[in-house]
Amino acid sequence: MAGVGPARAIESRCGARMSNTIFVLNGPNLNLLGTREPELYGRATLADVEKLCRTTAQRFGLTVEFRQSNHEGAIIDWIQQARAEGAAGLIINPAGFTTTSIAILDALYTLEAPVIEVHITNIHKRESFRQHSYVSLAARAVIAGFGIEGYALAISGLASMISVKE
Ligand code: CA2
Repeated sequence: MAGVGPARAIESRCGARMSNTIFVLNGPNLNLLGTREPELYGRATLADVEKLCRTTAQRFGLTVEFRQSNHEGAIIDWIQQARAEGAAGLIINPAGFTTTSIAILDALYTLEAPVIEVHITNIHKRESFRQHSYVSLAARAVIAGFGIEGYALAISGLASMISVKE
């Protein structure tokens, strides 16, 4: 479905109306992006990631709720908010909660909208403890290793999943 304006609801493939908002959630320590370990995570800050997400989403007539927290419960509350508000999709970099949080997984399972998991680094090339993701069980797609560009790829992939064209 082409040309949806930012303030309008959009229709999913099955005809249900949903909001044109996508949630982009970031887990613990990602607030430090660009300030530590640039050799791993690059020099872009989380504010740069937010800007990238907004400009990418705009191309598809989507708006972004961009959030970061170091607290598992806050992330779960936002996932529930995304569900309650009929978000068109949810992109999550669960960071350190990726490998530990059954509670985040359970919250994601309640969403009908597509979930995309993003990692800045290629977690499969790193320590083995980073390579198992609970979140992946609820994700329609996983992007890892593209740096912050992975967020833009996630948004365009999500737009294609929900049939929103540029
Ligand atoms: O590659 C990713 O995006 C990760 O989700 C990042 C997490 C890590 O625990 C995952 O295994 C992979 C770490 C986020 C911490 O972010 C920082 C950024 C800059 C400096 C320090 C931490």
